[in-house]
Amino acid sequence: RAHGLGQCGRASRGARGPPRLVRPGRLPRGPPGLDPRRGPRPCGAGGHRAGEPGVAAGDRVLLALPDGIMWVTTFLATARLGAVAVLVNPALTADDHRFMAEDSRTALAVSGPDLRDHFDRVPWLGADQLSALTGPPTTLGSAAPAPAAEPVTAATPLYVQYTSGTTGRPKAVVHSHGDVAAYHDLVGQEVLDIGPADVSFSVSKLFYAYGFGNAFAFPLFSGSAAVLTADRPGPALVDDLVARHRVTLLYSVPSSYAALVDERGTGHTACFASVRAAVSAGEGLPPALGERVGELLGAPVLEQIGSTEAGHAFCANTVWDNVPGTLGRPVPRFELELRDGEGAVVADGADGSAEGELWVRGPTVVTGHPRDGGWLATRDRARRERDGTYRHLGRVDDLEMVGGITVSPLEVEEVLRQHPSVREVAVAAVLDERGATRLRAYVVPSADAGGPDGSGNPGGPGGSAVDEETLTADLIALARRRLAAYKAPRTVRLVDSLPRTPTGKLRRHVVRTGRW
Ligand code: 3SK
Repeated sequence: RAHGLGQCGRASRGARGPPRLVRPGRLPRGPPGLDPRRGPRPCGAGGHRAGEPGVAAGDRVLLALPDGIMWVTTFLATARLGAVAVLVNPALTADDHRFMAEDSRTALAVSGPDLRDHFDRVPWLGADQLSALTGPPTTLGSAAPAPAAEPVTAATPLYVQYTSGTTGRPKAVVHSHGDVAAYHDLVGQEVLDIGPADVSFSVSKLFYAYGFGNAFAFPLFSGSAAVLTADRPGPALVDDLVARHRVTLLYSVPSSYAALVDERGTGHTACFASVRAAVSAGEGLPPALGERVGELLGAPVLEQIGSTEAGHAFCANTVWDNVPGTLGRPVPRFELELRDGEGAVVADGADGSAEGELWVRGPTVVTGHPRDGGWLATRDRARRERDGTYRHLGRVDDLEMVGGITVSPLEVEEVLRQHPSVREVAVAAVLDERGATRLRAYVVPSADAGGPDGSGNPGGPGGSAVDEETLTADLIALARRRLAAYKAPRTVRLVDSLPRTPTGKLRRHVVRTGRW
């Protein structure tokens, strides 16, 4: 089930030379032909004229495929045609897919046969505009000769991603051909020193900004390998793929790293011997977790922050300069500012540090309006230390109000996470039976907190594995010892999982509802 892009790359390198790079205006000849069920289309977003067959430059081609060589081939074919790939999560609902197909004016939707019915109610997508890919990738190689590559520039739109966001309807962000080369040059090379001998594995999938850079842009432009899997990478699969393919660069998110150390302990196990650096993004990495991950992998853990609008990371620790507990320094050619609620730049304090909302400007940043002057408000709060490194302080809208007082749930979570029975925790203000706001902690118990079935899963087959009453009392006592009384949660609920975006960010608005 795991397709190594690099395996294909290595196999073809002997026969046809090194994999070619998709550079603006220099698209490689002939990604294997893809039959897009050519036929007339009533309308498209790009240069396609009604009644003419095929995909034309500027058309939107929606990809709802699992990670694998089909995804890569379809993306490259779309790029070669000068069309724009709309990258979507195949696991979304029919409603989500329909929204994205309509919003992007999709001219052709490419998915597995299981998703056909998700698109057949989009008014202008007939059978000819739905390409249900089946069969192994090798069947693609024998198709018709590839048409000449459409000339493009660095500014030609290449792909669209939807911000998963932590609230509201997703928003389309369009990136260009030049951006993909920039991810490799500025992050792949300047941050990770990626080269042809590397093997990348990203827990984040290709349709997300983080996964797209990690497992597509960096390997493609550096001529190195990527391990791709259609499956959900839980700890056992991560172990297995890393060991089997001798992964050198592991990219993941804090909740996945927490599951990995929880199940594997912290001793450096042999299956991670090939890893030379581990990258963490998506949300803040608690320092204690970062340390445990570093011990388990025997490699530096490089925290970074990026966004769909920025395309990839804009502030990062590098293989040469890693300051654990921080987001590192701005990626080359990106500028960062800390601003207050009115948008004014915050000056350094007496100790040389400054705190505020993080704004970013840089070569791949997509902003909403020209009046922003290329600056993007990230909605993340950060502190710049005297030495120029940045620390993540949570999201701008992370704060909870309890009895009229503002509380940072992150501060409370950091304390509760120190309890050995806590794998993950989220704190939110909820209304009690008298209508007063009180803090509640939602806790995913760790594996060693498990009871009869050892799963740590309170609803698991072994029944109630953790004594909720004891853990509640312990956690409240711990919070009272370490924090002001009003910051201690009043109640604790054990849960199987926390609501997260697929890139691992906590959905705080869902936590606040208490239902997921
Ligand atoms: O979510 C992030 O912090 C991130 C990091 C690197 C690249 C892309 C993203 C979205």
